[in-house]
Amino acid sequence: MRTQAAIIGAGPAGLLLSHLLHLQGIESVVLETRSRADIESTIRAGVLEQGTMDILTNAGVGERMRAQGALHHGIELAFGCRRHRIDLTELTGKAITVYPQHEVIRDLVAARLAAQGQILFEVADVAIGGIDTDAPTVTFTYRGEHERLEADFVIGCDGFHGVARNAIPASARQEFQRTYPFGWFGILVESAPSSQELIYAQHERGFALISTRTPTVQRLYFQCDPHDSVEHWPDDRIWAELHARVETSDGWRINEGRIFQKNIIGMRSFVCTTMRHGRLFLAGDAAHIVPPTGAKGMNLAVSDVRFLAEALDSHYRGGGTALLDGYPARALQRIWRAEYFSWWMTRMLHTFADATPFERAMQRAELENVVGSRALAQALAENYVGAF
Ligand code: RFL
Ligand code: PHB
Repeated sequence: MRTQAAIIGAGPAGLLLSHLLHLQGIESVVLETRSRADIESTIRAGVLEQGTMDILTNAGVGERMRAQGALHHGIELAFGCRRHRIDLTELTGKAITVYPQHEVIRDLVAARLAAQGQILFEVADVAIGGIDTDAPTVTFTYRGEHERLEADFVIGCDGFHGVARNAIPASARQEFQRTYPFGWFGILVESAPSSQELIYAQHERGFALISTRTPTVQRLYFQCDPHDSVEHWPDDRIWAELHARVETSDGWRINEGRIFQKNIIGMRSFVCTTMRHGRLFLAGDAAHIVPPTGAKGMNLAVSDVRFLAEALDSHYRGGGTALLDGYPARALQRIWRAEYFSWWMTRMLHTFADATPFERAMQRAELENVVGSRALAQALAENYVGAF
């Protein structure tokens, strides 16, 4: 088998890149370890920046997102029993859309298959070779057969636990990371949204987030021990904890409903600045992770592949390698700003068990400053909507 771009991973990064390349007349093959049903049903992100919506719309895959996504013009910060609105649109002229990541995946898979795009699901034993040469290869097992794919470029869009990043020799790889001493307990609930807008709540018992998925499904999270187990959390205990953390003095309460999914996720900040080695390029979670407090992960995956698609287009149109060479620096400029914002939101909103009383007082003072100062609220809003 031979193609121009061998793309590893059918997440938002891999599928969108394949689609953007197709629109530019560049061939690709996408290799994915999971099944189509699995990738189309895994619950992850929800918040799309305006720039992400524009890219999806311009690529012709934004129709369902525009029809079914919910446009949000603000978010709320809750602390000290009060809710404070950050008016994103008034402060930045932009908005965000809540549209589930697995729906983005469904739209992209449908678009790729309608255009006879090649996505090979349920591959195994994926190995990358020859990235220091002009003829890199990917070998893998597909339907019981050992296969070899030759390509001009290999693009690692295989997430944090994929194989692509580790195909770069450790001695040539530079990585920065921080893990946090807490995780998020996430639940999906059958009930109407408790709030029209997302609520990020700081409380001494720990952070909580009120988000939505659809008009009948809520997505709620609360800070937890990353090593805890969902078995320790019967529904009553979850509701008691959420009510305690998001209590407000105006009588507003979270709508309860049937909890039909529970999971715990760890939190880390991670950047592999070596986003290119020879003919291998990394994009999305394969190269960087943000804690979800800033809602940036999928948006970064989308902006990475937009830069990469432009660079490959320029290369194939005879524009040389300047854009390909410049890809890591261009992508990293945005990545580091999103890393900073996600770290800052995480630090401002979570309870750190080892914080001194003085540090706790500073955390509260920072929140008061953000909601009390137009300049600080605007800085938060610009970062949240991705207005840079
Ligand atoms: P993905 O989505 O992890 O996709 C990688 C794909 O590669 C496959 N794969 C392989 N395929 C072939 N060979 C191998 N060896 C392979 N190894 C792995 C995997 O099966 C998978 O299908 O990476 P991608 O495309 O870079 O996309 C990144 C985003 O998925 C991620 O950043 C977001 O979900 C993060 N995120 C959020 N991002 C936002 O922009 N807004 C949000 O509101 C938001 N909320 C979240 C989030 C992530 C969360 N979790 C679960 C970590 C909320 C949560 C709870
Ligand atoms: C979500 O709806 O899953 C979500 C929303 C906002 C975040 C993180 C996750 O910051």
